[in-house]
Amino acid sequence: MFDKDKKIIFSGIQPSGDFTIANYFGAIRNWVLLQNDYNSIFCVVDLHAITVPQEPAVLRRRSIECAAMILASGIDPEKSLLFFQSSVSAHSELCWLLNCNSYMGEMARMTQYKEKSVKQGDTIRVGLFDYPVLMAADILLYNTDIVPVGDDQTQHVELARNIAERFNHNYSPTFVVPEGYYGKAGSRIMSLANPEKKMSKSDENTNAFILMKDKRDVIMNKFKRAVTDSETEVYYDKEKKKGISNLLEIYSCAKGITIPEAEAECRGMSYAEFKECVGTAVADCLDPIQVRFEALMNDKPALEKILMDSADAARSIANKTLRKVQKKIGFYQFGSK
Ligand code: AQP
Repeated sequence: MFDKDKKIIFSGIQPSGDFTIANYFGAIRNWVLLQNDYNSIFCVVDLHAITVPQEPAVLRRRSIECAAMILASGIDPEKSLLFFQSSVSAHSELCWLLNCNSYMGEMARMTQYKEKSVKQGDTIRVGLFDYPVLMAADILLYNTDIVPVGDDQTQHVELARNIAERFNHNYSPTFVVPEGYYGKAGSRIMSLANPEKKMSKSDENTNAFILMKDKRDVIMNKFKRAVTDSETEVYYDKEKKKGISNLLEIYSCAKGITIPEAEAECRGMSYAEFKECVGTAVADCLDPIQVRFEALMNDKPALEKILMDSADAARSIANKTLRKVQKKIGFYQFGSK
């Protein structure tokens, strides 16, 4: 299935909530474009999702829905692998080996850990602290050249590079040192309720995000409530007009146009007209994805087959890397002289 002359991309997404348009514009949509030019490996990272508490039945439902949503967005199982992270045990195993080659100091600098741990109070899981090492394992298992992610993951990709370089230096060249890839638009979509904060699927305020499976009336209502400012003019200024600039960015992503083009289309509108326009553009963009999503969810055996076949293929690549790493570290090799 893979072409040896093409570079490899890997990216993961957590089933920690239903996907938002930020996950779509910032990540999944780029994957769909990239799969034509790269050997592509995508993963529903359920091991990452349990770094914060999850209800087992909800996690199960979301995991399969997330996989269906990725396929509905245009990931083609003939071109790309798509599987659950927990189906390939090499992710957890390499994580441990990399843990023993990572430093507490570098981990403590991770801003996502600092932000997420605040919400956890006295019950911060060790896994939340270790999240970036597991992410490094995900990436490095597949000899990944490029990791397409949103802006929020820059620091984690940088850590994966450092871990790879250190391992290569301490033992001998083993890992490909990956590069981050950030889409031209949509790499940081902000919350509709607080444009100072990024849009997150696990936000407690459901008005803060648009879900990919939200129906048109819900979408229109959420945009109606979106926080803007006390001015009346629609224009792009990320410092002064965070709410309006975020809506312009969302509009440009949904329509597939640039921000200056979006600005030109919407200048002169009242805020109410502008919000309606953004809502319509987003609902139009999600409509066909929602139709495909329903069809995929109505044929579970076919959906599961895609995920199982992909996991088999991923396992064979990942296990090769894992064996190589075990050997370099000095684990006993049976039958060796
Ligand atoms: N606000 C965002 N704008 C653009 N891209 C985003 N991504 C996330 N938020 C934005 C990108 O979506 C991909 C999947 O992210 P993830 O599931 O691994 O976790 P995350 O980055 O922590 O995403 P969320 O939605 O904020 O999840 P929760 O609420 O569970 O923490 C990544 O490529 C990410 O960059």
